[in-house]
Amino acid sequence: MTKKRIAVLGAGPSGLAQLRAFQSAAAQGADVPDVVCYEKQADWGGLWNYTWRTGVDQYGEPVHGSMYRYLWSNGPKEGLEFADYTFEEHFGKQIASYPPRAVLFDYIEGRVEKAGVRDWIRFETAVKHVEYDDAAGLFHVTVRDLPSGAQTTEAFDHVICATGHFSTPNVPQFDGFESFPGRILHAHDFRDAVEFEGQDILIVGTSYSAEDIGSQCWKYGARSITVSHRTAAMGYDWPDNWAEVPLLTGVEGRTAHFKDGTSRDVDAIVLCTGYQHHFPFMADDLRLRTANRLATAMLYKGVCFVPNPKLFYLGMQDQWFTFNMFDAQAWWVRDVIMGRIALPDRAAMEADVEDRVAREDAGETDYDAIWYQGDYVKELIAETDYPDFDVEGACQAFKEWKGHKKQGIMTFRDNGYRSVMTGTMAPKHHTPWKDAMDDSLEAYLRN
Ligand code: FAD
Ligand code: NA7
Repeated sequence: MTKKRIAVLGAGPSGLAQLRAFQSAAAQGADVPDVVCYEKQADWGGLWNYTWRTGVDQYGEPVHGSMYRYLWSNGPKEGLEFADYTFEEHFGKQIASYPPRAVLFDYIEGRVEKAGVRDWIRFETAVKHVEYDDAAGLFHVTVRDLPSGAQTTEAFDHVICATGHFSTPNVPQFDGFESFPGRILHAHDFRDAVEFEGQDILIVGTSYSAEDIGSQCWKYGARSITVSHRTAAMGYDWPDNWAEVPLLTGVEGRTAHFKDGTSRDVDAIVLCTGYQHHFPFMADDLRLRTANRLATAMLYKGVCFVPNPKLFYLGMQDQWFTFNMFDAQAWWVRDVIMGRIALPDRAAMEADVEDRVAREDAGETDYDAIWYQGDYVKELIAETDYPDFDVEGACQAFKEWKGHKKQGIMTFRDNGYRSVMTGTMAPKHHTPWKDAMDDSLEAYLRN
């Protein structure tokens, strides 16, 4: 019998989790399918692979990166630690709880280097079209080798889409933008807070990007930060030069007007208005259509595409848990593909999706949402051989994190938490976050 062929689209944390899942089965002697991973960037790591570029890259492809300089983890690392590759194994010691991007990139890379899966990936290869051939029971995946421009199509038994969903910006329009004299940009194109030193910045949106980009600008010397909300203010105890105002109604010159009739002069506007799930390469009948929420539409067990269950999507949920949730998903998908887990009929899969939506909707607080996603991680792990870990402990770390943010939005990153994998307490970082201007790996590890 010929081996199944699997296409993994994207080599970010989710796609790499999938490669590691198959490699770990192979290491235990299983006969695993042939896996080909297509990655349009020149390196792995997804969003954690920093790029200075914005707009399109050297090949005319939309730039994937949404991360910026000086980005530190916005949640404790104890919530995302891999169960099969701890921070202590990677760094040879326990490290502080809110690593900068370069440190997390190094950690992600360490696991897959150890697994030896780099040659499963075709870098600088963009997925252009995926369609399903009913008669053959196969997917046809068309890709472009970016340096040469050569386009080829290959057939696969399964496709696992792990191309992320924080790269195609949601960009609203407000009156007067066309004549605003300063910079207007979306968070996706934000790269360096130093650019805004001495400026009055307006941010639209109130979620992670708004909070963190505002905080970066504050840390690196913006004169004032004004955050405009559509639904509700974030409500933290902000520094004196930080204000929260109702929704922007429009700008006249450099004066921004808000719904309550107030106005302010600003130098630049950063739209932290979220992202779209965007899969332009998917044939219509294979395209995931969902809001950014914990219970994604169309996905049985949060990963298996109900209209065609040979197709899987990883990491498409809004995220409290990240790396270890992607692992839980990847191990589960691997086991479906390898015939270790059976899928139910379509009606049961649809009922599963509805049930997940209803249970998410029944939650009222952020704590409900954290435990909802924790339960999801537990549910998947229980069905595979992914190393069991203290998910409850990770939920508690998220709860403490939220408490620390309430206590001090500019000091929460100075706290440490206990690893749920090794039981070790994170050391306190050597420098408070607000004073730590050097975000390099070398500086962070100098503990
Ligand atoms: P991505 O990291 O987006 O990777 C997808 C990969 O697919 C990329 O490598 C991309 O190049 C590739 N790809 C896309 N389209 C194609 C194509 N057509 N052909 C071939 N390849 C393609 N999470 C945390 O845990 N902690 C944080 O502090 C944190 N901070 C964040 C800050 C920002 C600004 C953003 C945007 C996200 C942050 N996240 C954070 C969440 C982040 O989504 C996850 O950590 C993680 O990167 C998601 O992994 P992924 O593999 O699903 O997607
Ligand atoms: P999110 O979490 O999807 O949040 C989007 C925010 O944008 C949210 O506050 C929305 O307000 C706001 N929004 C969306 N559309 C509009 C319009 N038209 N007008 C005003 N406000 C709007 O995206 P983020 O970028 O913050 O976070 C994504 C990831 O990046 C996350 O995982 C982080 O780790 C980093 P609402 O509350 O809906 O009124």
